[in-house]
Amino acid sequence: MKNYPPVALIGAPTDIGAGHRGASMGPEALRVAGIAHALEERGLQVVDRGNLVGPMNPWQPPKAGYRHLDEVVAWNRSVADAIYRELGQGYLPIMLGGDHCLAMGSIGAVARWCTEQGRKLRVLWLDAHADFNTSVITPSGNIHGMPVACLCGYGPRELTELNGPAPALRPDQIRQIGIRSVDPGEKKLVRDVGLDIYDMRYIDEIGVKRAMEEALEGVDADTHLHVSFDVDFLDPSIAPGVGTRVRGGPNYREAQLVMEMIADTGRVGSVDIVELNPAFDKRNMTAKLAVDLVESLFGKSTLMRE
Ligand code: 6HN
Ligand code: MN
Ligand code: MN
Ligand code: MN
Repeated sequence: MKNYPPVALIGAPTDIGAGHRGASMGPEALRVAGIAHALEERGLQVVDRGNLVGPMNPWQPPKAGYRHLDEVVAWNRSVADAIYRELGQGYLPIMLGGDHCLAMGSIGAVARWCTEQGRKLRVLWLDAHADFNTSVITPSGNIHGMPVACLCGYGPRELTELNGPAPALRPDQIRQIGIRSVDPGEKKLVRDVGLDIYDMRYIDEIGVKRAMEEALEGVDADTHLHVSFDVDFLDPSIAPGVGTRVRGGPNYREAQLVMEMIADTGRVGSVDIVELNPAFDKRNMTAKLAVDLVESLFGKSTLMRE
């Protein structure tokens, strides 16, 4: 068992950046699935800070390429403040989303904290999507399709400068894993910025083990690992509770191996669990699977290997 700091669970109950309603119910579904208890069973100390508050979802069409920009900014301010505060107090924050637009606030805060502490940051983005759209190339205007671009400085100032001067992240700090749905304009942009993407084709060809070894290369004792876990990363046959299902994702064992290999580094310093949508789920099965995988992220595996 690695020596982890105490965990702080922070609920961010909103679907403000998504194209379907319901991710706002994610935090409670994860609690009902027993996330706190599961982490305690791993030997971690856990405090649940409850839920952040923010504007309600006005469910409006996009304006100038953005849907709900002001509300997205407000929610991300509140997430960023909460995550930054937890890191400063020595906690390992786990944000319970909420849709993936909230990763701008959480990762922005983590990046600011790492810079101040002189620590290296590596972001593992587990997702079916690259989330690298801008207001010009987005097919939907939904800001949950834009957080990685915003973190890299491509986006409106109120989002790119949420945690100080943009960009919050350099593309070389990010590894994307599980990607299988990228929009046409987005494809060109991720290529232009040189984003390191372990897409499903690559994983099919070389396997999870080698892909993860590559994605984790260079992670050392000085590295803070942030895991941004979009539940639609998983194959929808095992994880139907998401708004944007894309077939052909990792199966149960492959997903476990991804988490177990991340756990082996012992460097996980912050986590997002996002895009869980109980309105699409069956008997909370996706929430339970997410909890199972987060246990593996903190070292639960079939046999003791340490
Ligand atoms: N997510 N690329 C699509 C869009 O509308 O920009 C889907 C984005 C999904 C975002 O799942 O976090
Ligand atoms: Mn996402
Ligand atoms: Mn996604
Ligand atoms: Mn496991």
